[in-house]
Parts: sequence; structure tokens; C-alpha cells
Amino acid sequence: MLKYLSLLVFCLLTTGSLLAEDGYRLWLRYDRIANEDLRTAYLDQLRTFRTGEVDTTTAIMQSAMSELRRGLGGLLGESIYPARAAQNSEGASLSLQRVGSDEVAAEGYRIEDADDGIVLSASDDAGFLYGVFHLLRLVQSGESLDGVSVAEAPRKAIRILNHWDNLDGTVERGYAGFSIFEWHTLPEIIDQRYIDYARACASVGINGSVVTNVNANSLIFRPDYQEKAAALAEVFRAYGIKLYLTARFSSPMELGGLETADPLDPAVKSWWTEKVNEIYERIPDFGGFVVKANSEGQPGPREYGRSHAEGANMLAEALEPHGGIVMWRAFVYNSDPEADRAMQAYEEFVPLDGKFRDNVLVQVKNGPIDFQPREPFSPLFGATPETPLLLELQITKEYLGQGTHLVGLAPMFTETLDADTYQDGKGTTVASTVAGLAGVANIGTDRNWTGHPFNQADWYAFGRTAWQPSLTAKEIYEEWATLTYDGDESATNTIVEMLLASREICVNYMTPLGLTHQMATGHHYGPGPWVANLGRPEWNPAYYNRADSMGIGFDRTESGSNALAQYAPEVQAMFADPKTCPPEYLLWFHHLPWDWNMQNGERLWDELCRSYQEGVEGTQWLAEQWAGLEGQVDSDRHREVSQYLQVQQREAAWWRDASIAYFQSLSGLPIPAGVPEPAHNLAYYKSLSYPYAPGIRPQW
Ligand code: BDP
Repeated sequence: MLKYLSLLVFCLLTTGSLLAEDGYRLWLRYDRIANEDLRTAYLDQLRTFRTGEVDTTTAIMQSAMSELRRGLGGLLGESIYPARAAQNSEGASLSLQRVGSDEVAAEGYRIEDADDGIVLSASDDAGFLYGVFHLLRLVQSGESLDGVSVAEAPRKAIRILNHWDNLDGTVERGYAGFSIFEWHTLPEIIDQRYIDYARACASVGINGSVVTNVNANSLIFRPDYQEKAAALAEVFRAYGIKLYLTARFSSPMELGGLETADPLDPAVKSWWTEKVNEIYERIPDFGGFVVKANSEGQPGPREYGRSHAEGANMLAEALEPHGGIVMWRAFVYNSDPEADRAMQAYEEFVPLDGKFRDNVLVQVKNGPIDFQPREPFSPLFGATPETPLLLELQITKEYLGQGTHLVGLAPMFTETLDADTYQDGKGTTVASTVAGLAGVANIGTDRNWTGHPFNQADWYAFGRTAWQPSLTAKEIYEEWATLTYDGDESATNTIVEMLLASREICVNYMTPLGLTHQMATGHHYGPGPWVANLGRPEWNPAYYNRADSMGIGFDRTESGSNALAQYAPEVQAMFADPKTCPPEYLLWFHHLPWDWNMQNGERLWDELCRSYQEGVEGTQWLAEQWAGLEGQVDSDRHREVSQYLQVQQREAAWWRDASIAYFQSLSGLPIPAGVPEPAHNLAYYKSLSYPYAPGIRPQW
């Protein structure tokens, strides 16, 4: 009996870390280091710490010190303590050192292996906090600290999450449960989640959080809601994160009882000024507003014949004395059937360049349309030299299978950031043109925060790219996979390869060769390339694919909408000729006959069909890779991801079959060898409805 019991204990001890892992800790998993030599080496260097002249009583320093103790305590398996309390304070010790901002920039830090131990230097509290997270990351990933020399500072000042969270707890385009912000129980109840959320954000350098939806509700400005927001701001403050709110342009009417929200009306101006003053009384470091105006039914200055600049400036003027900013979204388009939606943001905002106040930033989605699996970069980047821009990325996967598909977004983020706009000569990358990054959060009340366990990697990747846009997707995923799973090097490599390949796989089974916006109505889940009956032309997939019996694609060259002319001449040259246009953008810029000869010698129709098939095969490959990791990653998350991969395989085949069935009904061409016939006829795919996507009310 005793023998079996000890066997059981042995098994539990040896496999313990491969069992129960619910994902709540994200990448901040501070389990004791298994390699004893390594653990002892770290202990020798980090068992004690000295804070010297650094004031550790501020809120941020308290967070930094508590994370340091928690992290090292867990990883080293022993508590760390101040050097002066040590029995023998002679040994090496971690030292914190405050230096001038000429030595280390704001929010930056240095970690060095000096003569008397590891030194963490920073010129401000946030720098120490970020430095602590970096140090923990090194230890957690088993990197030796001998001779360590790290010098980091964020490349972008604004690194902000946009939560599309409603006051009723639902999340617009959220696939991980409900909002983590409990307006019901705030301000009294400070959920541990708020603190852990702030820790996770700070650990990847995120320094701002917009806690309300861009489709805004004026109620957030009522004093009771402000109290609630102030309680969140206090939690965030201790982690270097500023709280921001979305401002509904018509708030002076809805909340203030005014008859207008005209930005030039003195009563409107003073309503906002008072409101802003009120907010700053409660939240002295309030960050400012995000505004979606005159877009998809949201109110805005255009209703009063005023420009976006006049609207933004009115709010900016109220915020300016307090140091607040306005992030005014460029996501605007109208329903003119003749217009090319891809051109509208540029047309609206480029003429306003130079007209915005200094504390206004224009927030631009990565592509000219709307968070598609692939879009070229928005032509606005680099086109407004007088107006600082923010790059808006969607971390939640509205158009990429939502919470159920494994699609790593880092390659998409870096593809945009690295794109050369040529606006100021060669090398004017999107990254170099923007003042910061905003990411639409994918976080909810699910135990693991993001639903699909791999969606955590997108939150991680957003923070890391915002901090340092030159990081490659591979570097980011290596970090994330090492911190998040316990596998050996080959397991980590497999996870990294899966993530790196997954986005292209998704593009292939959803919208290959530059197709875009082919998703079904409303919820954007699943294929609907035939949809042509929606109220506004540019909401219809058929508007984007323009497929008929002759060909497919959207002509954005001179012979078509000429959207291409919005780009610099070098970019135009890259895309203008269908014979040389990179295939991934071909049907974005060109309308071509079905039998068009691709650069690789394939007929366009055949290449299209094969691309869908490649995507489906890619999902099979993902599943095989993951199956091979059984026993190498903890069983809970292994099982969960396996289930999701089955869904993804099934739905990739649905995308392929539905799309091919529809396009074949137009092209009339045979399906090429190697690509299976659709499992059902077109009528079947058209008949499918999908009433389950979050936010959709199931109908009888
Ligand atoms: C679209 C979403 C919609 C958002 C909108 C936006 O479908 O829910 O409100 O973007 O960014 O992609 O404002």
C-alpha cells in the first residue's frame, strides 16, 4: 500500500507542473526553477537586494517591489530580502539605482552585471517596474545573468489598450466572456482581476487603458460612473497605466440637457470644460478621450457642418490644461455606392492636416478598410506630417475566426509596422510614422482571460511590439512560448512555428490573394462571399470581391477607383501592374479575368482554389504539430487547444467549400486537381446561419 502511495506522490511531483494549468497566470508563471544548478546560480545573485536611495514607498515602486519578491520568491523557491537584513550582507546583491533621464530615458531601464552584483537602473518609477518585469522574464526563461547588459526604453510613448466594453458588461466583438470591469460592484469591490490585469499589461509595457467602447455611452460621465472609473484608475496608476474613456459626442445633450452638441457653441464648450475638470478632480492623471464620431451612426461634428478637426479641438482644448489628449478615430466612411470605402479616411483627414491642436492624435486602423485578415497599410500613414497618428490594431479576432481559430497576430502587426510608406523617402516605415499604438483588447472574464489559450499571445505581442516595434514576430513568440509553456526547446520551437505560420494559413482559407471582407452578415463569422443585399453597399462581401462570370477583384488602379494614387509613387509602382503586384495583394488592387496568368504560371482560378486548399491543409498541419506535443505541455491546455484545432479544421473546410462553390457558380471552371469538390452545393452554404457568435441574439 505504502509503495503505491509513494509511487503516486512521486508521479504527482514529477508531472505536477504538466497537470492543472488554467491559464489565469498568463505568461507570469513564477514556478520554482527545476534546474537546481541554475536556481542556485540565480540565488547567489539575487537572494538579497539593496534599494539605496530609491524611494520605494510610491505606488509604482510598491508594485515593482512586490512583483520582484513574488516573482523571485516563486522562481527561486525562497524569499528574497533586503541586503541589510541579511546575516551576511557581503555577498552579491541586486541593487536598484536611480539615474538621471540623460542616462536612462523615461520609462526605460538598464540591467547590468556590475562588480558588486546585478544593477537595475532607471530614471523614474515606471522604469524600475518595467525593469523588474524584464529581470523576471530573464530568470523565468533561464537566461544567465552573468555579464548581462540590457538597456531598454520604449520606442513609442503611447501603448494603449482599447476595450470595447459596454457598461452592461457585454463586450463588442469580444470572444472571451464578459467585460472584466464590473460597473455594478465598483468602486467598493476591487476585484483581484483588475490588479492582475494591470500586472499583465505592465509586464509587456502597456501604459494606457481605455475602459469603454468606442460606440460610447454618455452615462460614463455621470458622477456615479466617474467614481467607479476613479477606482479603476487607482489600481492602474500603481502599474504605470493611465485610464482613458471614450467620449460620446452628443453627451452635452444626453447628459447635460443642451439642445446641441455643436463644437463651436459656447454652452457646449463650457459643458465639456466643466465635465473634464470634474473628471480630473477624481482622476488627477486621467489620460483623455477616444472618440468615434460620424462613423457607423455615432454622433459627431459633421452633423453641425463642422469638421473632425473642429470637433476634436473643442475636446482637446478642455483637456489641454490637465495634460490630457484626444485620440480621434479616422474610421469613417459613408454609404455612397460609387465611393471606394478604402479611400474615405484619407480623403477626410489629409485635408485636415495641420488643423488639429497639439494634444490631438488621429487614430488610424492598420488597413484602409477594417481589420481584415490581410490589408495593405492605410495610406494615411505618413501622409499627415503635421498630425501625430496612432496605429490601431485589433487584438480581438473579429474577422479571423473570432475566439476559436489559432491565428497568431504578431506577423500581421509587424507586417504593418515594417511596411514602407516612402512618404519621406525610403525607410519611412509605418512604425516610424506613428506616435503610438492602440490595440482593441481581446480580454474577458474567461478564466484564462482570452478564451483560446493562444489568444494570450496576441495580448503579449501587442504590448511587446508597441514597446519595441522592431522586434520580430519570431522573437516575440519565442519569449511568449518560453514563459507560457514548460516544454523543452523543441516543444517551444514547435509552438513558435505554429504561431508564425498560422496567420498566413488563415488568410489562405478565408481571403486569399488579396480578397477582403468576405465574412457573413453582422457577426462576421464564417463565409458569405455571395452576400449583396445589405442596406449599405460597402457592407456587402460582393462589393469587395466584385466577382462575376468574367473575373474577380477590386480595381483600385487608374482604370478603377484609383485608391492606389493615395500612396507614395514607390508604393504605387509596387502594386500598379498585376503582372508584378505581390500575389497577396493582387485582388485588392486588381479586377482580373478568371483565366489570368499568375506570376507563377498558374491560372488565377486554379491558384485561388489551391490557396483555399493550402489553408485547409495548414490547419491539419497545426493540429498534427499540436498532437505531437502531448505530454510535453500541461494536459489541460493541451486538451483545450486540441478541441479548438478541430473546430478550426472543420471551419477552414467550410470556408474553402463555400467560397469555391460560390465563385465556381460564376466562373464555371472546373476545380483543379488536388482540391476536393465542395462537400455540399452552394444553396446549402447559403442556407447556413450562425446564431451562436457572441453578441448575436439567437432567433426562433
Ligand atoms: C468594426 C466593428 C464594429 C466597431 C467598428 C469600429 O465591426 O463593431 O464598432 O469596427 O471600429 O470592425 O468602430
